[in-house]
Amino acid sequence: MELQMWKEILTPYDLAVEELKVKFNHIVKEYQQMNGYSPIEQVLGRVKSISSIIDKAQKKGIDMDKIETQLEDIAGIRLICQFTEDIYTVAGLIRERSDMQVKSEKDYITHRKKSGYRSYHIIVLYKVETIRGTKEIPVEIQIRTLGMNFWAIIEHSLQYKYKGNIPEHVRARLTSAANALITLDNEMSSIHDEIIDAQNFYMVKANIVSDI
Ligand code: 0O2
Repeated sequence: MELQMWKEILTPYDLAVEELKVKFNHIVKEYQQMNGYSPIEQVLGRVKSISSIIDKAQKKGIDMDKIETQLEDIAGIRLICQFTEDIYTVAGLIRERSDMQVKSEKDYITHRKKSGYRSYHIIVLYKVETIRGTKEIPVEIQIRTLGMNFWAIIEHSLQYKYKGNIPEHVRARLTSAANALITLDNEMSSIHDEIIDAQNFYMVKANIVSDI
């Protein structure tokens, strides 16, 4: 496929990611104005690179003319939370919205992957308006704690380094790090209220919450 064709295919995905970043950042702002604490700590977004799309389509045996209907993570949003319970609050917020329709959900927190990966995935269908008309885009929203994100980023780069075959001794370390992060997330949850009080106090004192 020519580069120009790829650009035309990916433009609406780019629009979907940009619009959703604005919308989720606005949720953060609304929470901060209301009580200083937001269940979303950070909003990230990306459109999958052309080479990653081709690799994934080949790996999954998807024909190039079917990628738009069968690859659901070309547009991706990542929402980082402080606490595990925030993840479920955020999933609830997404289900309630009228501008995106939930297509499917995967709870890799309750059922973590064999690799040790934990995260909550929601595929939503989101409509964008382009010069060619309205287009419905599938968007994969990954919701994770800071700890889950830390682990996933490290594991992802090791997958890249070892071309998908991480040596057994490194795998064992990753599993033990994943277990340590579960303990950390649980410990943080057990002092959830204390931490939120402290953060609200800090934000008011430092005047971080603006009046706008
Ligand atoms: P990238 O570069 O992050 O976009 P599959 O990809 O075949 O496992 P599927 O059905 O596409 O399965 O979706 P799944 O497993 O629900 O979610 C895929 C995405 O979740 C991956 O996208 C990763 O971002 C993340 N993910 C899933 N499993 C793991 C894992 O074991 N380790 C890490 N670090 N991330 C994981 P991509 O396309 O693989 O990568």
